[in-house]
Amino acid sequence: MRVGEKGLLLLLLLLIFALIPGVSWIQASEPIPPNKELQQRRAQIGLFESDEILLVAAGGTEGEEVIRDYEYLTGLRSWGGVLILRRISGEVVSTLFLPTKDPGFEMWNGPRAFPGEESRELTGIDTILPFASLMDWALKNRNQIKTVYLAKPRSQKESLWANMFAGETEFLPASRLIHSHRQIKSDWEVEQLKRAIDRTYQGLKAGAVNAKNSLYEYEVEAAIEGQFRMQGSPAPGFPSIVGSGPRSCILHWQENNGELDRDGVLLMDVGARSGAYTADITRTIPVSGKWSERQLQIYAVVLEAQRQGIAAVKPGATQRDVDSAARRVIREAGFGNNFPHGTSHHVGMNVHDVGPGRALQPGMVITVEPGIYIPEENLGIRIEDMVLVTEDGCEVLSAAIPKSAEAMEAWCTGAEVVEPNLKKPTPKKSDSESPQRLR
Ligand SMILES: [Mn+2]
Repeated sequence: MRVGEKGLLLLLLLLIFALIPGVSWIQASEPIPPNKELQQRRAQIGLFESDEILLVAAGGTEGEEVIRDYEYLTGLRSWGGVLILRRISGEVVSTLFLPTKDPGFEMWNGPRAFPGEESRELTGIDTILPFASLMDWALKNRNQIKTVYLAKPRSQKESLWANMFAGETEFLPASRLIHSHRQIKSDWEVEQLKRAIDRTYQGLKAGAVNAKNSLYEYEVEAAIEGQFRMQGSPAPGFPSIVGSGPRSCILHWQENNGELDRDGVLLMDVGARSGAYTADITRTIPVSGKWSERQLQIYAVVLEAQRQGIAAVKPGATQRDVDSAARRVIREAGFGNNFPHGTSHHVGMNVHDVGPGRALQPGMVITVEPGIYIPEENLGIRIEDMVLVTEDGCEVLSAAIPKSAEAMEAWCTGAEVVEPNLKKPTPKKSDSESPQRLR
């Protein structure tokens, strides 16, 4: 191709990009939910009376993240907005208040959403008003509002919002209306989780390969998170846990500054993101690339416990059922006292995702992550996958990430392993508790 043609092509490409409706000023290349999906999320909010509203404040100071409930309902991740939902003649009506365009703000912090066509397109909300008119809105409507379901950043005082409304207005937590919906993942959300899992796979593999030539845990952490970013995850979904030797027994080890135990194990509990969604996967490898007999023995028990736990995931079962199935294997192998945490938690926009404790339903995504920790032996092994509850059972979303003992050895040498699909065992019934949650 001649230089002139190249120039023309470049110009054409630039023109095409210029014509694509710009969303880049808010979330760069990160996926954001289609506005139809955002509309659905808002429409299903259980407001039933015209005298009750849902008010979600984004948060608005430097260093503070926009609250997830705001992002869930608007798709926006920029500061300073307030979303109000209200049912009017049977329909949930959305009103969004956004700060107006402010070059001074943008000079320091970058662009953010402001009232206008772009924000309407992005959020699917027709009524977007300048933030300054929020007080007028409140004065006009306050006499008809008896209940405000409020979601706000922790740093904001409730009285800040109470002053906007009449004295007898009742304030209730918005989580009651939002979190049960966040627990059930849409197809689009599952797609994001799968992308996040795929990136996590690449990160874990890079971590295992790099363990051989690394001295410290943070070197492995860098390999993992470097791979996350190379794959398109701008940051991990939560602080990575990379622990070798005695630190493999510290459930939420995050300092990652210990020396790799050459004869010991390395536990990697990490998650890349896709958009607002995070993965959460754990693999444990032998640092030397070869399991000792004892390590292999423990690994086999944890793996079997995880298989049994996964087999218990189905609609109607509880997280306790899943925990019991996994715990029984560990207890029967004689390690009942070495499994001090729960087996499962929901995962989504938060690594420990929100929602009321209730029986599993299709669309929920939980982790299954049993572990055995023997501090006297500097030996901790955990295996964690993410499981989607389906109509008739479950789907392991992270099934492509190898986890057999042999595969972990092969990972350490850089060899790729494709494992055959393991058959699901029949779940057993038992009871037990699940004390603390794992990240
Ligand atoms: Mn977890």
